[in-house]
Amino acid sequence: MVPRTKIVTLTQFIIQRQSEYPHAKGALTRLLNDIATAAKIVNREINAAGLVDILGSSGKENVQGEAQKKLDVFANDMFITALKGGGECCAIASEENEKVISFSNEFSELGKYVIAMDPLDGSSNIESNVSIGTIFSIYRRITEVGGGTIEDLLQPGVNLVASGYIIYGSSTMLVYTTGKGVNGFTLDPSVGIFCLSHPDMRFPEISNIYSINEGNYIYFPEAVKQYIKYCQQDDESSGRPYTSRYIGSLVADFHRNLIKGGIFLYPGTKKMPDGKLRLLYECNPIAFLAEQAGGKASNGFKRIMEINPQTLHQRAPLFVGSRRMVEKVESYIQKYA
Ligand code: P6P
Repeated sequence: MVPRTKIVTLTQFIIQRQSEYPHAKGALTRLLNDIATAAKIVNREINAAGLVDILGSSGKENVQGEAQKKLDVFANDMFITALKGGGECCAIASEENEKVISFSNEFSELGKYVIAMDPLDGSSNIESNVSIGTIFSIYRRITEVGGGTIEDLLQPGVNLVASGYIIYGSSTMLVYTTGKGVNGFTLDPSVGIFCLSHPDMRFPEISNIYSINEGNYIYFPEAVKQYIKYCQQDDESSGRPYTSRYIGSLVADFHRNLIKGGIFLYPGTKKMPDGKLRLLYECNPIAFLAEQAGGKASNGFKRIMEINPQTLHQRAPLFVGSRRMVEKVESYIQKYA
């Protein structure tokens, strides 16, 4: 933890690091600040959600056919507005929108970057006051003129320039990477500033938390069932039985594992062979952070970040967290393949 006497704000930190990205000429700095600004507004609404009419369903479904919450719509609108107005981003892919949102106004079409985001992940937990999050990922555009297109968004994770999340929990944190480590910033609500609180975040070497929705056990592949049994065996020398923790918010489950060590698993099942989580705006940004924090992210057979996306909302099985734990579950999956 950083003592309060040595506060480094997110803006100061990004600018200090900008020297490492001379090509960015400040655009990435401004883009990250646009995201932080939208996050503060979303945070305010989430914190007041119980007091104003913003809880509950919007009455619509999102492109995934999932009931859309009012806060989902609010968060989506807020991030799109902030990014459209910022002029650094020429297109967005969002969980809440079936197609790419292309910014073809003269201000934004010169933007060098595109963003894939889940504006409010875990929103089914809103009513129960459980931590939820925003997940974002930033690519350089591929097309050269006009508003961004799906070609700019369907890029593998290895092309990511930056990724991160905001976790709206007991405190609100913004955690991000630009490929030179992972750093965490805690929002000081009294002044509305994100302050560096968790420099150079890395998975602990020792880890003994596994995170999976065991309610789906009967649908899991045999390899995953066997891995769960491995986690539950009594073997003190390897810290087993492991502790089971599952929040049901990807950002919250991942963040806990990043702090305490652990593995998060959302495997493919008989019902959903590619799992539930979306490659572009959930798996890839989380995978980039995991790798930058010394961990690993796999679909059981290959690096998540090396999967070439074919469609905007495609799903991928996700095994992410402490390197050795991910390698262990991969060994089970490959043995049973
Ligand atoms: P299940 C939230 O809806 C989400 O997309 C992720 O945040 C979370 O990890 C997962 O779904 C939870 O899914 O099937 O366990 O409720």
